Amino acid sequence: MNPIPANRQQELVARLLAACGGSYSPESRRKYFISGPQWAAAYEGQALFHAPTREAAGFEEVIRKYAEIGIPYWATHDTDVIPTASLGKEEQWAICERIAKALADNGLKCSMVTTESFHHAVFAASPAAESPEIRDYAAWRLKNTVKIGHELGAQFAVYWPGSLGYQVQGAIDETQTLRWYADGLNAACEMDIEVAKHRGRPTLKHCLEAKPFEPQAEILLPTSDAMLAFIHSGLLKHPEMVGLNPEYLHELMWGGAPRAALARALLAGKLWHFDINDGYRLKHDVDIAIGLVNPLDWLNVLVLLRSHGYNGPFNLDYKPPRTTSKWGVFTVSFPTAVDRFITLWEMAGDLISDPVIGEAVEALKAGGGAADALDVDAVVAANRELLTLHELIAHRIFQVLIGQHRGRTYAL
Ligand code: GCO
Ligand code: MN
Ligand code: MN
Repeated sequence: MNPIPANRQQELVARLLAACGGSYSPESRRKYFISGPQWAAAYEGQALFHAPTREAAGFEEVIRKYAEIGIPYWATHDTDVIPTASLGKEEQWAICERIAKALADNGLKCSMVTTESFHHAVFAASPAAESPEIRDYAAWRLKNTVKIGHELGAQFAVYWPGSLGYQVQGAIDETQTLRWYADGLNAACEMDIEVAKHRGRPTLKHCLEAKPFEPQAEILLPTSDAMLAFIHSGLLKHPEMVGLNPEYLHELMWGGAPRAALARALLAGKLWHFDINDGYRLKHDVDIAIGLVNPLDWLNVLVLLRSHGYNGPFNLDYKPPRTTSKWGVFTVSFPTAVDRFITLWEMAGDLISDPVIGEAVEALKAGGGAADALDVDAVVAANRELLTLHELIAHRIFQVLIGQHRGRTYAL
C-alpha cells in the first residue's frame, strides 16, 4: 500500500470504523446511565515517561462532543475545570455558570464531582498529612467540591485517596493518618447536609475509590474491601452517606476478581458508582477502555450487575491510548467504548434469559437428591454428573460472547 498522506488519514479511519458496523445511535446510547469524565477526554497522553501526544480539550468542547456521541452525563475533578488559584473565588462560580450553560445547551447532566487531592504540591504528603494546615486546606477543598456538586446538580461525589500512603516506611502513623482522612470526609458530609438542606436537594452519595498502588508506593486503603472496613470503622460520622466507587481495573491490579469485589460491595449495599475500564492483572494503572482486554470477564461482571439491579452510573474512567489522535478520541475511542459497553450489557441480558444456562443453574440448585446429607460418599455420588454443568455453563457463556448461540459458525 502507498503511504497515506496526513490529509487522507481521518477519511481512512472513518471509513474503516464504518466498515466495523455495530454502532448504536446517540439516542440508544443515551438510554444508559453512562458518564464521561472531563479528564478522560481531555487527557493529552502524558505520563512520567511520556510526553503529551495530543492537544488539551476544554469542558465546552468535551461536553459538546459527549452530546454528539450520546454520552448523557459528565463528571469532573474540581481542578479539571477551575484553576487551583480560583477555587472558592468568584471566578469559580463564573466557571460553574459556563459549565451549567454548556450542559444545558447540549442536553447533558453533571452526575459526579471529585476533588483532585493528589496532583498539586500541597498534597505531596497526602490530604491527611501531619501538618494541620494541609489538612485544613484539604477539608476546605472537599467542602468546596460538595458546593460545586450541588451547584451543577450532581448526585455523586467521588474520593480517590491514591496519595494516602507512603513511599518510605515508618515515617507516618497509619492509624493517625486514617483518622485524619476520616476527618476530611466528615467535613464534606457535614457540609453536604447543610447545603442540601439549604437548597432542598438530597445529599450527595459520597463514594470511595480504591487503587492498590500508584501514586504512593504503599496505600492505606488499597482495595474496595479495605474501604468497606473503613466505612464501618466508627471513624465516619455519617457512614450511611459513604459508599463505594470501585474501578474495574483497580480490583484486577491487586489480583482480585472484579466480579467478586463487586459482589461484596453489593452485599454491603455500598455499590453506588462504578468506574468502567480494562487492563491487566498485577500491572500499573493502564486504564484501557472497557472490553479490550477481558471481554469474557466483563460480560460476567455485567450479568452480576444486571441480575442484582445495579442502577448507578457507569463512568468511562479510561485513558484513550497515546496513539489515538484528538480527533480519534471523539470519533473512535469514546463511541466504541460506549458501544462495547452496550453490546456487553445486552449480551448479559441474553445470558440471564438463556434457557440452557437457566436449566443448568436450576438443576445445580436442585442437587442430586441424596437422602442422607451425612453419608458423604452418597452425597458425592449423587452430584457427580450434575457438577459437570459448571463447565457446560462456561462453554455456553463463551458461545454467547462470540455469537454462536445465534448461529455463528466457522465450520461444521
Ligand atoms: C485513576 C483513578 C482516577 C479517579 C479519579 C476520580 O485511574 O487513576 O481512577 O481516575 O477515578 O481521580 O477521583
Ligand atoms: Mn477511577
Ligand atoms: Mn485507573
